Amino acid sequence: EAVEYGLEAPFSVEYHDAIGSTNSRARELAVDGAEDVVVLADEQTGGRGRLEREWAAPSGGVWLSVVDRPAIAPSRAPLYTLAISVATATAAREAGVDARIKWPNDVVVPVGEEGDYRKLSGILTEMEGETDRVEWIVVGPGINANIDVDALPEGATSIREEAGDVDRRRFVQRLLEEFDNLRTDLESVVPAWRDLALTLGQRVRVDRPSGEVVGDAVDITETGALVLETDDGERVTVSAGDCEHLRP
Ligand code: BT5
Repeated sequence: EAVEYGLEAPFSVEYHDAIGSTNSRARELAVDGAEDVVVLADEQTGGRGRLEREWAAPSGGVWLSVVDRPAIAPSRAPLYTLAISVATATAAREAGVDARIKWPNDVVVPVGEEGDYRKLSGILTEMEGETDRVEWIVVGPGINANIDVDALPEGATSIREEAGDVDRRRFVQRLLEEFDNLRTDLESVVPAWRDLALTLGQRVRVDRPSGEVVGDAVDITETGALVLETDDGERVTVSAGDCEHLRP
């Protein structure tokens, strides 16, 4: 099912009916010097999640990867990923979905009042650069758009399921407009993220490279790290890891 993705400047599109992974293709373009190129596909046959996990990407989705060459230090790169999740959640809300953000970057739809959710979108960020400068960055959000939930893994939801089908070209256009605004004003990213966060106020378990930590999610720092308060009153800042919402 081919999609007409004419997008407004500054972004140009490379569209595929089917491709292995839009992030893998975007990486090739990035290495060749591309900037503000958006790789889009209706279907991915080898969609990738974080940490070598698989990402289900059947026909009807919005599978996209943006190539950028921002003049920022690598330590600020997480703000790019947060910016894409804010932009995704905003576009999904405009499509009628009660989209919120689960730290760091999952766009989810709450179920009930206790922090349960279904996953609408995840983001894979890949980059290359020196210690003081990013050479290129690829941010790849995958959004379950016009897809039946039966075609998705357990715990997933779609725009079709929550609000009915979207016009994917318009959805992507809105997402990229928001992303463009946020990336040119990186200071605005964390406040916008906070407004959409489902994780703040939750009891969470975060699985970090250095081990597990459990506590109440009380804040996010200006670089996007999560601040937890543990049961012995200690404050722990976590910059990366998998986060699970626990029952209170
Ligand atoms: C992510 O990984 O959430 C990042 C997913 C990024 C996908 C996009 S699509 C465009 C671009 N090109 C790519 O090849 N990738 C990016 P992670 O946090 O590791 O979550 C992966 C886990 O989510 C899996 O282990 C499943 O449990 C679950 N999952 C897989 N497919 C899903 C889907 N379509 N919707 C919701 N959950 C899914």
